[in-house]
Amino acid sequence: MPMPIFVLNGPNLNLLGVREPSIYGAETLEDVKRRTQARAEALGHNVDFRQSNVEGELVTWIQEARDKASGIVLNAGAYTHTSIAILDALNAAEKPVIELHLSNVFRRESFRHHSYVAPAAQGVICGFGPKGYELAIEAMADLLTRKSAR
Ligand code: CA2
Repeated sequence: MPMPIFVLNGPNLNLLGVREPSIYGAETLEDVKRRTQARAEALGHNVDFRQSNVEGELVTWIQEARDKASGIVLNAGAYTHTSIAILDALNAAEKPVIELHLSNVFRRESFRHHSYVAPAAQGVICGFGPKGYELAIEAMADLLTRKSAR
């Protein structure tokens, strides 16, 4: 059985579709999960899709990815801009990482312009709303194909 791509979501993303639709859109996290899984299955991958409001739980899941995931797609939410613990965990995981955001963080407040995730990521996708999750799966599938050809 091939290992799943972990798609990890950070704090407040459980509120998607419930609050602030003008920034984050009308789809719920459950809707986003469905479209992510559908894209992954079409490309021959499985996803393990999770959300937590707790920094340490995200760190634990990233540690788990070292043995149980083929790659990590991470929307760390606001922890993107604050968490050295998540950066350390990503570096220790030694897996391909894609940083993901629904909104274009560079059009927003300057405190969102810095990312602790980016130095550990192969690439960053932001500003495409829920479609970004599908784009991240496509990019991860390409990275994993290239890796297995090496
Ligand atoms: O654009 C993104 O995906 C973010 O990671 C979302 C985070 C934000 O702190 C990052 O700078 C960019 C916030 C997630 C909050 O999600 C909500 C969804 C609906 C209503 C309220 C918050």
